[in-house]
Amino acid sequence: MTSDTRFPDGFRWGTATAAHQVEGGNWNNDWWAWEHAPGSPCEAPSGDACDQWNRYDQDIALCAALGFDNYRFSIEWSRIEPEEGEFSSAALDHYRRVMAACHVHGIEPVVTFHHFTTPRWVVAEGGWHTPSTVDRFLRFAERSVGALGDLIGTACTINEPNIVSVMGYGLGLFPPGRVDRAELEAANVNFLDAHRRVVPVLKAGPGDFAVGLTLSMADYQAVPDDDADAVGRMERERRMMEDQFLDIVGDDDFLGVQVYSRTRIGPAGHLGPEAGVPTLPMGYEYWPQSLAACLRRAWSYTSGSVPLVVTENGIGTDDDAQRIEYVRTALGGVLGCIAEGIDVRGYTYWSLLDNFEWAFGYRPRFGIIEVDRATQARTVKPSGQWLGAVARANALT
Ligand code: GCO
Repeated sequence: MTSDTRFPDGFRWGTATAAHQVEGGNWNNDWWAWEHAPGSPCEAPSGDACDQWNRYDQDIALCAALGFDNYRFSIEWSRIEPEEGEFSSAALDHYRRVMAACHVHGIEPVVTFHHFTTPRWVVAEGGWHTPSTVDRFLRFAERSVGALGDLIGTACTINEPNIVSVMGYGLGLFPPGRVDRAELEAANVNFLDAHRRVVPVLKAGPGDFAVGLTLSMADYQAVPDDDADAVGRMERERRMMEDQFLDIVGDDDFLGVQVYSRTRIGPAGHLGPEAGVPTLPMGYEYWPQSLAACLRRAWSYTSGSVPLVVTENGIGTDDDAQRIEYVRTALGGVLGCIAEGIDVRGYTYWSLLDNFEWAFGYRPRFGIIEVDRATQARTVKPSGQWLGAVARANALT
């Protein structure tokens, strides 16, 4: 093995899920309502998901047995605070058991405080385009960290606020299903405010753990790259999607970089997949080299002021060999970034399990573990064995 294939000592290896995508029965949030709304764009309701609410110990044990050292998951606000100001000790105790199971299995719990879902009662009084949602989120975070903080390994504040805003208020594909530029901008302002203000709340503990934002990034390309209109359009979109968030993370412990593909923009707008480039079930291009491109951009944009962690990268595919090739290429890119001096501290594969892929239902399969939808039986895929071996070796074998 050449030294080029080795990751630095202490490089972290994990997999990720989110509460609504795996727990099952999360009927008290805006997504469940959205899945069942008349005319919903959702292909299927989340239903029992992967029943992880009951099967968490098995999933964490599998994550550990494969060779990972951390598991990123989210806590569900609508379970912890099912009505305004009513906090459920039973739900908080459940998450204490989940985190205790992580520690028993030698897995660091990487806990996300908001991953796409918001309680119905919050949305009934506004939602993320309304400033009061920020105060409500801060109160939820304070109560949750008070009950759970001593067990947290790493905390992610808000998962991909840029996606929640653009899908919920720009494209109308996520709840609240609106297409309204002013609300989209208001939601972004509130998410920026929520991240800034929740960091000290989480830092106040109990516990002592790194805190960061997790941002959806894409390899933005202007086509052609010397066309001023294309470049201008691409830069305006990237400012809304990425730069305004990158502007506020410089003092954080890390930035979570989450990347799946590239975005090509011409003078008249989005271009979609390029002829000859394979596409995936979600419609975008197979483009594993996007991860390195985004790590480089995050690093240069923030002037190297914040360490990077890949908190999501992966591929929804029925072809598990294609998954291995995707991750192999993406990880080769990570090694290249590290060789250039970029401080990348870990890689988290999305996802541990085949799970509920939001509006796409259960069709895209991101898991390194297959989940039988009828029996909930888990079966490790070859990609899980392969990536686990990479994690154990801390090297791209
Ligand atoms: C995300 C989403 C995940 C998706 C994944 C695959 O953070 O983008 O958090 O929930 O399932 O990105 O599309």
